[in-house]
Amino acid sequence: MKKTVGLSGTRRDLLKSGAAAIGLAAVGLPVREAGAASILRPDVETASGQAMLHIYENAVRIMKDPKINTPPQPHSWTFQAYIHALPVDPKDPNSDGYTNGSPEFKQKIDQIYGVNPPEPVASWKKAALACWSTCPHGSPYFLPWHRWYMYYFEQVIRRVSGQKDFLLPYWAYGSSPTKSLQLPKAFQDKASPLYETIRGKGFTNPLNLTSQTQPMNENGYLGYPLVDYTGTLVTSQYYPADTGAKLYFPPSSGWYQYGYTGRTETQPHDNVHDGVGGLMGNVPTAAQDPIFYLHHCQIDHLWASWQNIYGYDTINFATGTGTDAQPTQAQWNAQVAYFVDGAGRLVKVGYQKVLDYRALGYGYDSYVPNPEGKPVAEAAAKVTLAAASTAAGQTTLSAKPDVEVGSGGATLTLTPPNADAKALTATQAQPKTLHLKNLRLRKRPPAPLYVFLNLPANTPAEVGGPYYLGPVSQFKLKSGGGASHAGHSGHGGHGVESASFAYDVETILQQQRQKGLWSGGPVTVTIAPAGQVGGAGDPALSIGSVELSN
Ligand SMILES: [Cu+2]
Repeated sequence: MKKTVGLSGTRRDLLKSGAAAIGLAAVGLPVREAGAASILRPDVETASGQAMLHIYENAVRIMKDPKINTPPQPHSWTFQAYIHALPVDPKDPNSDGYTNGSPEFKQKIDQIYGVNPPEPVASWKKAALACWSTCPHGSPYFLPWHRWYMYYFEQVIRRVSGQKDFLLPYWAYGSSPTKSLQLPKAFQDKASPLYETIRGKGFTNPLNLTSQTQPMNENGYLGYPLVDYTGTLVTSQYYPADTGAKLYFPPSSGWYQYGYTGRTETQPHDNVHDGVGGLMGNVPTAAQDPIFYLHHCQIDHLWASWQNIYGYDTINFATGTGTDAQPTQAQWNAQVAYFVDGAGRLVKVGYQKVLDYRALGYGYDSYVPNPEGKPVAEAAAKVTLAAASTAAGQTTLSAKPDVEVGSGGATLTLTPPNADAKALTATQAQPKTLHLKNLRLRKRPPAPLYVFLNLPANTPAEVGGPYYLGPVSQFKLKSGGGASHAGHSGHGGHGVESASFAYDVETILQQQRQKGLWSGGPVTVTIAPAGQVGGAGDPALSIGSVELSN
């Protein structure tokens, strides 16, 4: 396991300490002149980050020119965004997306490019058929796919801008409770091509998260407890094998709360999508917002940081039979993905070569260290998706079926069997987990919804406060309800029909008891936006069952 970063600022250094050290030939890598500019992707708030942002801004303006978007040429904004997902209605944050390869998908592409177009349109169409709507979410391939996506997107920006030294800047949210929580200025400037009208509401005050009514386009903030990434960096396991470790993110479902990839996809990744909101808050429409690429550059930056701590090739693949949560190395090696390069050519890639970002010819201006200085306990045994999400061995203490939640919030009371006891003792059944089972999204609410326990009436719901349990992550959920059936991974550009969330309630109930905020007995569950819990609002969530288990 390599402990050192071994990467300084130039291509020449990289060849000495990076690519050469891992035995790769320089041939085929994006070689720069010796002594050329930095190859380190910068924090957007630094001077070099601002310089890169300026190049990006000009490139996006060119890429959005209707002349190259009708029909979309490979280096157009539309084409690049549709690689992530082809939306049914590009401007509707509740839009569904087309599944790559489906009859509807092919029909839509026929509409866009024509049935038998002449060259060069035929080549664009062929590329679109291969690479549009291919983003994997809730998937073991989430990180490598998005790393390639940013890699080729960066090449497209280089080609469009004519700036061969362009490096994608990253949005460094999550690094501190006060820093980088607002959209970088240029993204809020109506005159800039980086501006997107369809964005959501942020928090008004980053240090008192009781009001999420400030538009992100008018200096609204992401909530730090929602984007804090420290819990991802303390696990040495890429895949969810560390079920014995404590839960870092109560608001996770199934395997997402374990292993590096699941944790980082949940928080900060999904929460940033929900936090920016609007087009960004929905898988099929997200990549049309120019902030998407700085967001995913930060996700890649964090993965690179994790790799610097634990090694570039240390993935705990399944031995024997792989699962949806933990594939075998052979399954990983068999994956292929399609993108277009800077010259607009269709490229086919695998995931073997994407693990070591240094071999791809880039790095970052700084890396995040392990916040605890040591990894959490090594894996016990591999878990399956089913075992993790059904929480084997738990007994349901109290349940409420068919709960409807409006955008204004809802409160319900769960009464465990020992509710009449003044205070539950250690020998009695202690609620350990709150489940929101078979949760479906009717319509995306104006602001995200969060779960609170025992929130008193007339007390504002505060994210990160003593009653706060976690967010209802909605990014990967498809809106519009639909028939109830088991959730599945959001492959190929659209969200899942339903999901089940499990939250660790043991710790918060203990803390509430110590502070005298709860003394045992019934537990109230409030699912609401931050702030004063008000009227019902429009239908937002439909939950098959809300349950407390021990
Ligand atoms: Cu994303």
